[in-house]
Amino acid sequence: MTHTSHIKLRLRNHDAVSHWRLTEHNRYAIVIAATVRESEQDAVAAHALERPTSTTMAPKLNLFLAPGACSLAPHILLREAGLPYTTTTISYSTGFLPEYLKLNPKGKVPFMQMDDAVITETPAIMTAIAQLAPTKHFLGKTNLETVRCYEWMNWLSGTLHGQAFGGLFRPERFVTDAALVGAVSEKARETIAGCYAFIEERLQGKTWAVGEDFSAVDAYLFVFWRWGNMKGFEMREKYPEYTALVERVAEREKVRETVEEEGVGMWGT
Ligand SMILES: N[C@@H](CCC(=O)N[C@@H](CS)C(=O)NCC(=O)O)C(=O)O
Repeated sequence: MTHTSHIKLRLRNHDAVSHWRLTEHNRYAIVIAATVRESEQDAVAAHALERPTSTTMAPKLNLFLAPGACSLAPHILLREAGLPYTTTTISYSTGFLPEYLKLNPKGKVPFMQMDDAVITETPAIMTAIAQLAPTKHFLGKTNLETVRCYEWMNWLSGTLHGQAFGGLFRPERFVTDAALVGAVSEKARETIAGCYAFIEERLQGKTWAVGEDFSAVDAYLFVFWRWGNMKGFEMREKYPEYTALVERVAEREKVRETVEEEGVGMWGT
């Protein structure tokens, strides 16, 4: 379509169509007016949708992590995003220093400083990173895929991490009677195995957890597979689909670099 006929078509779609019988000169003026109006509208719409990206206004990011902890998932995402960032390692031996508690009174990793904002909770941190790298689609490509990512992340954070692994790593927090601590750990192992069976079933026939590409959920699943392997859950033998997904994650260059940077083994052993 020539430029003129394209403009004529656009003009016909405008309210100026009734003026189409005017002289050539007037018609030209109307075409210009209609075209300018459209581009103004486009500019307003684009401005409303604008978000800072990795190339424009990248904020200063610092991730507080513990090697191999759940903070590994947002750490992987940061590296995958190609965003400039720094990390602060909180060692298990020195614990949560008062200066860190001031920033994150929850006393847990991960948390991330994004300019002046402090963001806690793994799914929220991964959302912040995904928003800064929109072309990477870390939360899926469609609205439904984004919903699925949150469905996964909420469950992984609340049920598998908080409830199941919480009971295994910190059973004393679940009961006041010290004599029951062993029973809590035992029950936690059962709950974790149930969660792994659920993940295994959900991953049947899938390359990635959500949609057709790597997402924040795959990085998060990677963390819990490592923990299971570390705690003797026979991950390779019992959960082949989950293991295949984790192997795909482990093959990614940025994942290898992140694991190396944290100084932990790829497989949690
Ligand atoms: N709900 C938090 C949980 C964070 C969490 O429990 N992190 C662990 C490391 S994986 C931690 O800092 N534990 C220290 C503690 O519980 O005292 C999230 O999803 O980020």
